[in-house]
Amino acid sequence: MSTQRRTVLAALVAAGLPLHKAFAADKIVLGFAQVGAESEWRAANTQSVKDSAKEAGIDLKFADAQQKQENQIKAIRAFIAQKVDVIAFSPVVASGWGPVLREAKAAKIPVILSDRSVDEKDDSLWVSFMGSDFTEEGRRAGRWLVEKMKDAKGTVNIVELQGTTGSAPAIERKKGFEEVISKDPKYKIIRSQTGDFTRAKGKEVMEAFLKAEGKKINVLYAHNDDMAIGAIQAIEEAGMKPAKDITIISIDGVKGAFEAMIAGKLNVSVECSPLLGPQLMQAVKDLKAGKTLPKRIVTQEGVFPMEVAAKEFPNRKY
Ligand code: GZL
Repeated sequence: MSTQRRTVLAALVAAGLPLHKAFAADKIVLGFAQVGAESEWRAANTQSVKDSAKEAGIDLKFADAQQKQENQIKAIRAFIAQKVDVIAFSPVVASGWGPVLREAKAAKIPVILSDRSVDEKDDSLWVSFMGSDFTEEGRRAGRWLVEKMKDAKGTVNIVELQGTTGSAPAIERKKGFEEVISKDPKYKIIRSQTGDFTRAKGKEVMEAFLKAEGKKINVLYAHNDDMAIGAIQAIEEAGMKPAKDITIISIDGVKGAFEAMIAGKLNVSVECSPLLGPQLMQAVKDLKAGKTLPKRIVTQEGVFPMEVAAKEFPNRKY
């Protein structure tokens, strides 16, 4: 325990506060506004934040916005009213955050962006953004496909299940993937639609793609594993073999994706780690200790093709 913390506690007890209340009064309070519970990735991210807060002795105020921006904004305003020490959130979409971020700044409450970024020009509105490089994840997906299809003759027809419309991962994973495949005209994205990062919507949209394009489809590029897993069901119900008749590329690297790869139904998953909790809590503590945080903290990640899935599976933490 730091001398500063000991001094504060002693002063609180001397002022008549019972010791357990003195400890509670001195705890760092973090307000976290989560996107929702739309995917395996999100569930693992929530668990990481909650477990790490407990581990770090940080008082976590947690709000689940059910994938609605207005709910996240409401939660952030409530954190401001509660005068929490730090606010962190994963913006469900990239735009529309200026007003509430300015309110947090006016209240002198530092904000950390976790997982997803915002398209606000004024970057004084947050102290740090920690999470993956989604554009690079899209490039990794594209590079894997180009390597796999390098000897393919004729056109390679791709259907794309996009993430939540307007979200940073959806925008940037699309951009990175297209940056790579656009170098060779044989790659054509013939259908592209949002599956909102969920299994149910991924299946529904893939059913529509199959109805419209059927056996013309050579490749599915899904912005997350949950949509890919939903699409695999649709492909099988259409009497086709996932990962054989249609090459499937997805992103996240969740357990469900490894199970699908081990079953021979998914070709590759590009890792996007949800285990941001420990990094976030360390950043919160550093902030409260008066340290300056790096403006951008990038998560280190890999690419897992089906050939390594069985060997890697026991090492997976989410
Ligand atoms: C990416 C994260 C995305 C995941 C999805 O960091 O924001 O949201 O890829 C999740 O599975 O729903």
